[in-house]
Amino acid sequence: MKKTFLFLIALICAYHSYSQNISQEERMKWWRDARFGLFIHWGLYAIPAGEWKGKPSTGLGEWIMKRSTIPVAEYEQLAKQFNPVKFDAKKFVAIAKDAGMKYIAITSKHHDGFAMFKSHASKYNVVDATPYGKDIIKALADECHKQGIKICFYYSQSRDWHEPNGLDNDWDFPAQRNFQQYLDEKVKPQLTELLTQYGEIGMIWFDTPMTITKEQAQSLKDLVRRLQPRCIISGRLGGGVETDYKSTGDNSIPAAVIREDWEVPATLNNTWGFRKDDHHWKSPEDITRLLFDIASKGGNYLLNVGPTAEGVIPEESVNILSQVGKWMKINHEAIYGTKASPFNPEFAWGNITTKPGKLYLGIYQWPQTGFYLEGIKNKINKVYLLSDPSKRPIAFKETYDRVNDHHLLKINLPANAPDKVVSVVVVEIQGNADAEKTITQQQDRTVKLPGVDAKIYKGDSAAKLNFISRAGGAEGWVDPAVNLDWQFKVIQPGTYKVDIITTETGSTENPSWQGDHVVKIISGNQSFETKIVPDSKEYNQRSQYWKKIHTNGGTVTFDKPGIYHLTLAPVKFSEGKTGFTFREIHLLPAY
Ligand code: JFZ
Repeated sequence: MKKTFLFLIALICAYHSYSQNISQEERMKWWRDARFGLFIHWGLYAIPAGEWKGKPSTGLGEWIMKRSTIPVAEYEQLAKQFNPVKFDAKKFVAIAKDAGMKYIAITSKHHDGFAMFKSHASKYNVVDATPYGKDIIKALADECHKQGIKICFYYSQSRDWHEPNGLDNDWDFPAQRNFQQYLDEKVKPQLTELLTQYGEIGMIWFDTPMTITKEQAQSLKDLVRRLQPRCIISGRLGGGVETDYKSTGDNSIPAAVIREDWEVPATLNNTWGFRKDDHHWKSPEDITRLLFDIASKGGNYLLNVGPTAEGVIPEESVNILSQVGKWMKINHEAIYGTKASPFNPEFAWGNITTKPGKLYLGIYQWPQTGFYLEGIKNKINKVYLLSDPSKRPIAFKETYDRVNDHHLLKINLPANAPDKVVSVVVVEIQGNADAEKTITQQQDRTVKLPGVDAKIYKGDSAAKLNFISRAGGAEGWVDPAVNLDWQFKVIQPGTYKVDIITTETGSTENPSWQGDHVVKIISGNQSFETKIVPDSKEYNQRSQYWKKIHTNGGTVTFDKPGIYHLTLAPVKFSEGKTGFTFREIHLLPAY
């Protein structure tokens, strides 16, 4: 009798937690609407700030313990100096809000193992081990809740250089380790603290999974789901376990729209954690364009600041963010709650975001002659500038070419750009954005064929390539049997140069590129082989660390308007791990 009773209770509990299951749609709603967040990398590493015993450390500020091979016993001493008296949570949140950001993700524990919150699982934390003695995570979380901004926690689940059983400290702990024990004794208790003592958490930002197994990663996911079913789990949990969205490589922006949830973590200079010698600041103009570009490709922008040991966000960072904020104050409607462009490739002039009934054209390069948008099928009601409070209508003309089944919108833009960074033109449409599905030749006669838009196959079956990492180039394409094929519409017949664009990849400090692959280009009865050589290099404004490499791949001719195919078929790849970092093909008028 008693057993049956307990069983019933268990059943009711199980049902109760099951019914609490919230849908993916619900969980992701705020994040999808937000589009723009602040990343904060802050910890003990802000004290050495990129220099150890008079010598600059290589690479990222927060990696100094590993890069300068600092023993735990020595690095730990930094805690005794950590006293960020100038830290003001109100200021941090104000800086984020002023930039137009909707969420903050702060390092609660980075790879060095030091917790920026009061922890019972490890004394190595800001309250127990520093003269400062106050819970920084709590101060920031409270302030975020007060000001209506989502608070999120970065947590390094695998790497922990402070623990004998954590991963990756081979200078203090070269011997075997019991990673499971570290997960049980530090990670799970600390995640539990983070998810139970700081109110509602927007997401846990896991990172660098290394060798974490499927079961281990799943147990962390289960823990987060059980404690806070609404909490989002970032893309870097590991073990092949599905998370709530994909993270691209740091500072890596895909070449075209990705029609799933994704986020790019990015820096304002070259480091995440503060380095006193890093003055490689990106311009506010670059950041604003990247923000628009990322939104137009369907992604979120998580942009980093690295506060100093005193608790101050560097002035340069604050200036850049406030410039972006000025643009956001006028143009936020074109960012928040928008969806990706209905067209996959980038445009030379900028890109597009959408909402039901609206297209937002973000123009980075104001056209000198007429402005044309190809392939929009919706009826258009009105066109105006987002910066114009009176929404004065701008003249436009829609035409439809029956023979080619092609829509063309011409907009008579004013002579001068209303904003020298990104001018937003609102196109009011009937219904949801509806674009011609086939890739279509642009008015300037170019045809853009991005890798992410190709049919990918191997023999008779569909194959997959990863285009979401690094600078939008294929990651790990080492199988020459994988082919890409595009279908596209030619409006203006003629002869076109085949511009094959690959990308540099690898580390941000030391980009790498591999060429000498032989590929075949096939279009109808035209077919020729070409070797991937670096004919020219181009700075990529949308992915600053990795240049685009152009290869002149011969010419193809289209005799009349119509639908054509082009196939990219590798013949032989050169030796090496990098593989064919293919990004896209552009067909450019030859004459
Ligand atoms: C990781 C950390 O090691 C780094 O310190 C920082 O916190 C950053 C946000 O994340 O570094 C990575 C992780 C993944 C990639 C690159 C750097 N990646 O997938 O390209």
